[in-house]
Amino acid sequence: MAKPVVDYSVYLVTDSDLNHPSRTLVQSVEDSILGGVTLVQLREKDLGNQSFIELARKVLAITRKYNVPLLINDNIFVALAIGAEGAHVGQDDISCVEARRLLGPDKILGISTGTPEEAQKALADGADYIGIGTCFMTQTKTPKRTLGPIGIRTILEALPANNDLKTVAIGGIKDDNTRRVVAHSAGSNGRVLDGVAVVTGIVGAVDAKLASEKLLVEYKAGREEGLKRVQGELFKGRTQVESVLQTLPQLLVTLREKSPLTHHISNYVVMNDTANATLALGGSPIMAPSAMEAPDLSKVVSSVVLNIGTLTDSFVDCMLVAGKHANAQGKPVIFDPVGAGATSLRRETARRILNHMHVDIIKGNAGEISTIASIIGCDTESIAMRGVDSLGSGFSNPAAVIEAIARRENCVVVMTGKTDYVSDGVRTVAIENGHEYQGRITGSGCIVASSIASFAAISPNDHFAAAIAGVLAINLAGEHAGNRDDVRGPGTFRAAFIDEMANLKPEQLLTEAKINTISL
Ligand code: 3NM
Ligand code: MG
Repeated sequence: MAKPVVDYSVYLVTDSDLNHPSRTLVQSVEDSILGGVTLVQLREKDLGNQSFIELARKVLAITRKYNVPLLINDNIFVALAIGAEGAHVGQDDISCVEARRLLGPDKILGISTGTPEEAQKALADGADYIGIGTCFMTQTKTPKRTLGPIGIRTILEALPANNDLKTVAIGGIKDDNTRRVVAHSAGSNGRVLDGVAVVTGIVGAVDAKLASEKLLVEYKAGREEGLKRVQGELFKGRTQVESVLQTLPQLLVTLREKSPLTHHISNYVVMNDTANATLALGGSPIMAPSAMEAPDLSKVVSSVVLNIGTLTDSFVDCMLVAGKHANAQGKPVIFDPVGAGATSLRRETARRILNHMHVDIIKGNAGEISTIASIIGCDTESIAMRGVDSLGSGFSNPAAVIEAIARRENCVVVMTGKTDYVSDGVRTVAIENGHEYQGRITGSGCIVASSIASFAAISPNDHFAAAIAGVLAINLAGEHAGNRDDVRGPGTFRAAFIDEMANLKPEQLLTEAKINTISL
């Protein structure tokens, strides 16, 4: 019998302990196949061979009925005894080479991997597919660290682009995160996950059929988006920068008309200034750092700022909850990775934020952006090689760096400094407005994030325009304040800065802008 052609799209991995009490495990398997599960693995860690074989035969009767392949976890003996289509082994089980020798060439063989090296070894050792995990925290396993889509992407990129090895992600995969995991983990080498492997999300679901149906829809949508990303399709057909700049005055008019509410989970050094700046510009701030009210707030606010400047566990919890809810409600998320490179807590939190939600706009200074680049596996050294020198950002080519990050995360990236840069991965601008006093008060970067968030709130489909408007409005207010005769230093500047945000006239976003388009 030749090796069956396997569709890995939605891969059910069973666990009797997590099976919903309303039905048997065998019933869960049948329901899930009716919902669209394409492959089943029987995973029983506590059964002796005889009971394992008995259960496996029952499951096999179902999978055969629907022509879905069945793989046996860890136990090659059981796989061969019942004539299953193959087996899955872990890193601590029998070796892949030995498993292949026992199974023969025509059985499906998969192995769990968690690093690029393990993935490459699985390929060399003759696996048909790899399980890549652990993606997210799960009841089934308690890893020290999870990969998230960013970690999965690194593993996919360590594999050759075109060969027969298939890949599935595992760990904490549910219908509500599948699309993002699959789309976001798509590798620059063109690799997109061939499927998602799911335990609790199916066997623990009240309705295993419905859960499987949703998983299949979400997997397909994620795969389509992932392919579009790696083929560059997502980045086509964007409006020319010149036309975008013409829309900026109207954005400020709309902001003041609508006064959108922005949820700030921010740091307590800058909270008062960012709240006042938001008001002065015409928006409305709500400073609410509790995870308990974040779901309710997500329904009434129009954008969210996540600022990691003074981290505590409860700030982190709130950011993760607020971000996920904002994504679900289609409200833009603005991430300000304050001091992200300074400590492992900040770096790890930045990684968790980028793994657990879609961030619409990232804003940071050169150091913070450099940390983000390293977290997401963006090779700034090689980007810098293509570059020309620029003004004090520390990068030889800051525009190329933010463009690469924007493409990789499918978001808008803002890098602040003497010159500010904004990119959406296709279009990149340099903004020369601003005043040196902005660098001499605390929180002026955080104020830029708040301003961007207010603009993003009223421009939910054009975050590039919102980011430019957000930076420019604050820079113009900075110039107006810094040039005032009554401003004699940072203290008087701070008050005048807020005043000038309120005094800013929409047309000044056009008449006073010093913005250059950068072609890379
Ligand atoms: N292997 P759930 S995580 C069986 O990381 C298994 O290799 C993992 O369960 C790995 O879908 C895992 O309930 C359990 O989160 C996944
Ligand atoms: Mg600047």
